[in-house]
Amino acid sequence: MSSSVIDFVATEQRFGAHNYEPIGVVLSRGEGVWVWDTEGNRYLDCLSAYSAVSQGHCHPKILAAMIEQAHRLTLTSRAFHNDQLAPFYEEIAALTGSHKVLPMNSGAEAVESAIKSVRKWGYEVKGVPDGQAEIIVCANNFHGRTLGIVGFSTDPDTRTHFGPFAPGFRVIPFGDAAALEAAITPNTVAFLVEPIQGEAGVILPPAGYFTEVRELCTANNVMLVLDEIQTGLGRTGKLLAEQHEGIEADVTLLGKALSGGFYPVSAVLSNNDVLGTLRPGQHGSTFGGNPLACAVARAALRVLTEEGMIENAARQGARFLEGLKDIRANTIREVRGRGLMLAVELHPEAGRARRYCEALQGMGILAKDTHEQTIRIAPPLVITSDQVDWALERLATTLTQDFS
Ligand code: IF1
Repeated sequence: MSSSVIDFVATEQRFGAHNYEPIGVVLSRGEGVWVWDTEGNRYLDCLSAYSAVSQGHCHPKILAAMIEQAHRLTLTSRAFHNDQLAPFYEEIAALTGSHKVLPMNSGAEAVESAIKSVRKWGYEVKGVPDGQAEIIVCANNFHGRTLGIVGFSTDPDTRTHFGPFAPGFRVIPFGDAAALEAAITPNTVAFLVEPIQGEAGVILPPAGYFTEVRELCTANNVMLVLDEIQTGLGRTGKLLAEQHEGIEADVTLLGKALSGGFYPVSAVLSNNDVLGTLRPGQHGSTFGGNPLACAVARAALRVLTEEGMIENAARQGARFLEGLKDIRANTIREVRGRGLMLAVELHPEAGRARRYCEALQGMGILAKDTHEQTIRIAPPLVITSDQVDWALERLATTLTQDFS
């Protein structure tokens, strides 16, 4: 690495908590699908900040909205109304078909807020005895890093030595409707699940799974909470991943691309009385629903829909998936995904996926490994066919090498 890159990295290592192991690149500029490092090298971003930059880096219209609002009013607290929250509510409710919105900041805050809300609904509407609410989650879930959330993680790295944890969660296998049915008790208030498990390595559900899940939740008066923080907002080729399954969640969680990567914005959406249980003083957040967040989110949603990004994700995702499946390489165990939420799983004997990501960096592609053997491929939804083909050429070259 050149001296300036080492300086940045050395300084990060000297002062920063070592809770990440970044690929050895120091980025300084982004535009659309491209990012540049401090040396001027250009890379195609195949991570999109874990699907937060779906609209492409530094989208000019979201930037303009942020600058215009920042000149006027950034934060008022919810002690007062502001002129951006109501339009944000109207626009996101119309787009997603939701009745109620709870604006928060990070994805984990949206998840925690949903857990609080469905528990409250369980006690005050469903009639579950106080303190006995149960929420069912899936093995290999990823819903964030707060203490409440890692308490029901099954990943040792995420939860070891962070205890003690809150009770009230049951873990079942992802994709197994019979396991869900068996886990439901009279005290079950919700089933919290990702439509596609992202961190687990882009694990798709079996065909018909969510249809059964929807029926089971309806029949047992259990709220279906879909965490679409990563799968939502066009990533899988539809506005919401649930649309591939032909179902509707009771509660939908959004984050990441809700701001196009400009600002932490998340939201809990519900089309029934779950959010209606929250009364003044029972939940809140200093920054939740602030004017700057709402202005940025309104612009992020507008460009997502008006610039055909969702349809493009479906079109380019199909092209990308087909191209990955055409790669003949002994290193590849499986290629999978939906829309532009893709993954290449390597055979264990091929060596660690991180090594291939480092080789891809040398080819001008930034990608991230997950769980040792899987390379995630999730470029911004504005990617063109030519850029997909450009990426496929370099992926084929890299994946046909052996870094075991
Ligand atoms: C990290 C993973 C992805 C998420 C889903 C909630 C959240 C996330 C489905 C919480 C966040 C991020 C967190 C970031 C890396 C990244 C990630 F690898 F951790 F799991 F995307 F797959 N639900 N995912 O994916 O949202 O609070 O972060 O805004 O923690 O390293 P957040």
